[in-house]
Amino acid sequence: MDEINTGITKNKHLLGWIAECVKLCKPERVWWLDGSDADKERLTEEAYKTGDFLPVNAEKHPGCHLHRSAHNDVARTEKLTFICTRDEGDCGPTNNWMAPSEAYPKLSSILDGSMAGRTMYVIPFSMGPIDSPARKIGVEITDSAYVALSMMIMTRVGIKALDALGDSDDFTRCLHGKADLHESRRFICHFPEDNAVWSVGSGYGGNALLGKKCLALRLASWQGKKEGWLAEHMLITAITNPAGKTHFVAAAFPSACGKTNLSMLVPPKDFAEKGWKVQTLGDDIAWIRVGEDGRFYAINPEAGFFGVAPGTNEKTNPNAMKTISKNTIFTNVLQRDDGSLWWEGHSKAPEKGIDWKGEEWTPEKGSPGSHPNSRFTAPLSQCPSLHDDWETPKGVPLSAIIFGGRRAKLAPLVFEAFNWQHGTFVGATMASETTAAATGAVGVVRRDPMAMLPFIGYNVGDYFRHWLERGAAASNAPKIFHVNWFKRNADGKYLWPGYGENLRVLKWIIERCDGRISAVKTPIGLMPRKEDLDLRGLDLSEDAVEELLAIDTQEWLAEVESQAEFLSKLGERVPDEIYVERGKLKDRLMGNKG
Ligand code: GTP
Ligand code: SPV
Ligand code: MN
Repeated sequence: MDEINTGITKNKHLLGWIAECVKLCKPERVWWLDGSDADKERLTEEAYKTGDFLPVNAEKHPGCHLHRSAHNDVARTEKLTFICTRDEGDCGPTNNWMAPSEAYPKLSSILDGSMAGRTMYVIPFSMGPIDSPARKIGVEITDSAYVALSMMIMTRVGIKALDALGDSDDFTRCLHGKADLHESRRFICHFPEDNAVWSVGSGYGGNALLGKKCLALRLASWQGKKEGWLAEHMLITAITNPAGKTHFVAAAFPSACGKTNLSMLVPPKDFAEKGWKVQTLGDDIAWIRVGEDGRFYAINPEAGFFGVAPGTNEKTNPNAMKTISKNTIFTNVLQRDDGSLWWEGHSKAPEKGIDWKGEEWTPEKGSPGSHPNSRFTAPLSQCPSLHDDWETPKGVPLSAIIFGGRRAKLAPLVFEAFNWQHGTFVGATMASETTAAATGAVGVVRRDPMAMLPFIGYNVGDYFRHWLERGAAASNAPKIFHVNWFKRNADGKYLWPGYGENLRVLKWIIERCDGRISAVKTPIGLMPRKEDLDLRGLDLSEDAVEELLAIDTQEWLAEVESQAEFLSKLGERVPDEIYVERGKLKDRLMGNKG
């Protein structure tokens, strides 16, 4: 059998596992990724040969490539995602469960011989800076050149990861095969007890780039529970005020609810002139440990962005536009006649083009030109707003954790939790309208605890308990807030301008962290008065501001009932503290003392 870069490791555990996978998948060739530029170039050539990459206008998009995924394979498939623990109780009611004794044979039979005539890429990678004590080493096997090249952007790939591994057995075994891409043979299975992920039948995003949601959230959350840290679906950003003081904050919003955008926020003009600055450290995942000083320290385990294309433009996210101006892989966007790329919300629609399905498209066609979950894959190092400490081994200390979601009604623009326990309850019961980031209905309100519903790798009740314990272990835990950029008026229009203007809300948040501004106690939490928010220069009516900050007691009472219904489905491991907080919220809403 043909081999490329063979001999780059002597690690017996790794060699043994690769041999097993070769025996099962029967590839024609094995290609070990060493992470060098030469290797990347050769792999890119290969991706053009296999059709994984399609050429784009190289003047407008230097170093960029277009990928079109199978039409039935455009988002994470939560229904086909499983946590395979020996005991079903450890998986819990929010995940699909499959016994390992069922999963291994089932997936083996699909993978058997599935790489015949194809190349098996072996990708050693690190999640987290190589020199960080928090980093984890994984090795992904895949038969997709697109996945291999995406991993080279999203993670730290090659010899450096192998060197960090040495001869240790402590690496996540990530086996990915496209097989025939048929949904009836698509399974994304996690084996936390074996530190392994097997994924078959999908070539898309979180289903296939196994370092991301599979390792860095589902398996990492399990490991964090055992080892005393948190793996969260959070952006990390730095906000510096005109006095030069920087606050790091992390924010958990569900998929396609604004993390990438907030992490790259550009301050409104008058804020920028006064000296406000926002810098990016991560846009999707944070690993958080309690430091010796009792603060929470967060690292971003990723090295790239896998961001939503639609809605991204020079106005909404100029930093993203610069980040993706070169060396970027675009997935499922539209291609104009001159070979340049376009998506909904990019600029004026072209008169015609080739849509994400590879078909002729005109605006009259009535269907989107780019898929609503079309994405860009670009290195963090290209982000103009990147913070200098983005790779600092210990991570950055968090002043605040922000939860948020898409809620047309109910949730006000911002509120602050009374304390850690209340904040944990706020996160545990948060809800958001579903988006195109996962297959299924879009726009349906669902509970999404800590924006982690599809990513908690173990029993959700134990996860809430872990949150309570981590907060208790930190003498200086961050303050917890909740935001909603997506409240709508009676006409269905967004009340809040969002994007850069969100800094106005962040300003209140960090002033709260500094103890420099007061808040009003309401039944749901601490809130700014109208005049506490810096809305100068913003074209927003008094009515809109009032609506944004309004709390409708009847709606909230209905919410509390719906929270109870949700919690009742989560089983016995939900900590009493969560029910206590729900009871207190109800009492406060009913006008009792809370
Ligand atoms: P994942 O990568 O799926 O985890 O998504 P994300 O949370 O990073 O979301 P992202 O920042 O990519 O935003 C998703 C969509 O929401 C894009 O179409 C954005 O343009 C839009 N969006 C982001 N921030 C705002 C905002 O403040 N207001 C409004 N109205 N839309 C926003
Ligand atoms: C998400 O869905 O939250 C994403 C994209 O960030 S994916 O990598 O597909 O999970
Ligand atoms: Mn995400």
